[in-house]
Amino acid sequence: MLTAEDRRILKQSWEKVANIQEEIGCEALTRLFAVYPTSKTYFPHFDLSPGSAHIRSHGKKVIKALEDALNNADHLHESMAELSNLHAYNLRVDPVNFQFLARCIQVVLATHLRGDFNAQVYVAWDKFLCCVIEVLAEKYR
Ligand code: HNI
Repeated sequence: MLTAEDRRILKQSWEKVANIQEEIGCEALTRLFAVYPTSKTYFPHFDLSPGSAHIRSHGKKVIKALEDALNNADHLHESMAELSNLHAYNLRVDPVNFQFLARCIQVVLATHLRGDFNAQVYVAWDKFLCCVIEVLAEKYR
């Protein structure tokens, strides 16, 4: 459960990277495919070379979804229902991959926010991404 303080921290840190959010999406996916190569099997139709146009455009979609989630943190189950269905029933992504991507997003945020990515900011992002993952994975039960 995100506290009011978590939300404040999340919004504040997200605003700090407002001008490079798309870059963050691209870097996080590039990192995912490099560090967890099995995740590449879901994207046979993509050019997966680092920073490719496919990765860039997909990163933009993932970031937009995260931003929507941030703005709808109180009712994620409803607001992310469609994405949850898509990943479970159509794409059939093994849910462990959601944790891999969350980890990559945190690392990329840390590399950009540097000293501002302190323990409190880390915890807020960790909690938020856990909530997102829970919803994305709920249809697998
Ligand atoms: Ni995911 C499509 C959001 C994790 C594999 N994914 C999307 C779309 C969004 C999205 C948004 C576009 C939907 C549409 O076009 O209607 N994905 C998210 C979010 C996370 C996530 C917010 C976690 C934080 N997706 C993952 C992971 C994998 C994954 C971890 C696999 C490793 N996603 C896909 C695939 C597609 C996809 C595959 C379809 C891509 C395409 O364009 O063909």
